[in-house]
Amino acid sequence: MENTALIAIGSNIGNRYDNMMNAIKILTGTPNIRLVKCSSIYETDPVGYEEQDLFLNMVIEVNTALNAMELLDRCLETELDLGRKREIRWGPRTIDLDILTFNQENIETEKLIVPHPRMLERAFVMIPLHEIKSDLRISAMEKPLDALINELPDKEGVRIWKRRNGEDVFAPIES
Ligand code: PH2
Ligand code: MG
Ligand code: MG
Repeated sequence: MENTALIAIGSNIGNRYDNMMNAIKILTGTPNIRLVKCSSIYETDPVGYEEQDLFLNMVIEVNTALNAMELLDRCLETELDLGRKREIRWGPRTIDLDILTFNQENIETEKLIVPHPRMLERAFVMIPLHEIKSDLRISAMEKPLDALINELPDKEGVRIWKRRNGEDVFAPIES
């Protein structure tokens, strides 16, 4: 399990909480991906395409023996398992699993760009990310995470929804 990845999770269709918890179970329920940390869950105003329902968003950290492309495939399979259909870009989705970082690697292929090219502009990613990795530095960052978050215009659109319970990784959130 030599690799560490940060993954952003979002949902705004159906039972958003169940979708997220099922995604974590499916993704980390195999021997080669281990859940390390979960952020709290936030309810967030839609960004990009605004005529859609509120999202739930969170960020998780995993350790994995998979390489980045294998992890991406597992994320996409998990999305399909949960009934994800790809329609409008930035539109409604039952589940979205985006790899934010993979070790310190910079990857640029047709299928995957890591670090995620829009993560620094998105309060719905940065706020939960800060909760579990406040000291994260990636090369595109000119300032620490908290300074960048302060400058984000849409941070009021990100509200705590369920606070994290750090004790139990398979029931990451208080009921
Ligand atoms: N995901 C998008 C587009 N817009 N807005 C919020 N609040 N949360 C998301 O996860 C989200 C979004 C594309 O993946
Ligand atoms: Mg996304
Ligand atoms: Mg995605």
